[in-house]
Amino acid sequence: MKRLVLALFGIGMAAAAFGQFGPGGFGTPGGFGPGRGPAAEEPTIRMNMAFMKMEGRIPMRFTNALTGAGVAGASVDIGNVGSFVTDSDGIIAFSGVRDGSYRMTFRKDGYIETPIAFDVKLGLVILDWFSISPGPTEAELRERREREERARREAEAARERARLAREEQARREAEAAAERERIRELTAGGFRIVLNWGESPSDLDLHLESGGYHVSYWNMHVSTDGGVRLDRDDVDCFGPETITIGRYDPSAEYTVYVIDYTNRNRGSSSELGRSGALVQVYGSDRLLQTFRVPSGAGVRWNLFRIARGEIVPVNALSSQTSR
Ligand SMILES: [Ca+2]
Repeated sequence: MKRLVLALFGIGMAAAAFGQFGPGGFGTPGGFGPGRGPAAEEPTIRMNMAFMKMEGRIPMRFTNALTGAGVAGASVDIGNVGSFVTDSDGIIAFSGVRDGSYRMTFRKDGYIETPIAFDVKLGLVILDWFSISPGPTEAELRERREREERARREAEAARERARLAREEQARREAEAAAERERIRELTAGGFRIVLNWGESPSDLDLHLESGGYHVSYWNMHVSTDGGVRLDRDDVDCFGPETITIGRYDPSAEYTVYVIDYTNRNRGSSSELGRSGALVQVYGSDRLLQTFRVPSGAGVRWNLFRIARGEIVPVNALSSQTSR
């Protein structure tokens, strides 16, 4: 190639070219460097490189792989040779290099850092024109790293939130299990509610309502789920009238009350309040609670609720037979 170039240009042509491209052009000794002036046209550049070869130097050109334009101001480090900066045409040139294999690295912000191997043979480099692919700039890389870092932190935070949520969930489940166990122990034997009263009125009725059912003499004697039954309906004074919750449902709420059936149509009757009525609530092995009817007017005696295994007392008279 060198010989071809020499043949093409010759000394006379070189002189003409020197005149054509003017001061500061390729002919300036050591004039290839940044700030050399506006980029030249490609044929001119090839000619300039040819002249550099004639001078015994080895030029290399680096262009943008997308546009073909020379990449100015790039750093090119050649192992065992030195570091160079491309001129406005994207060219570096060096001399005094022995034949052999070399490696260089091209670096410029906005381009992909590119390692390139080349051979010098008989003082020449056959391929001396390299296209470099544009890449992200430092700012873009920094932004990308920051974005990745943000995403990493967010993912970590999400994992931490999920971990805490799982712990919280496990804690709640453990609490709920402990609560179920407590209720199960509390209610293992169910409940028995026993009503006794004096000579009058003749008929008091014990009622239990829960969810969709209502156990009493005038409704059903056994709940739909079979867990509650009216054992005995007493209609002729004294009692006992008994409801048993044989199988307690911890998720259900039970409401228990007494209706003065005898005086059911006289809400202001105070006979229930004077009846001496007594309600005892038993667990499987012990008496849990006792209710004595308060004095006053009323045909309904609201006794208590059972919620979460616990008896919640109400113990109040009401003049309405329904709530
Ligand atoms: Ca009764």
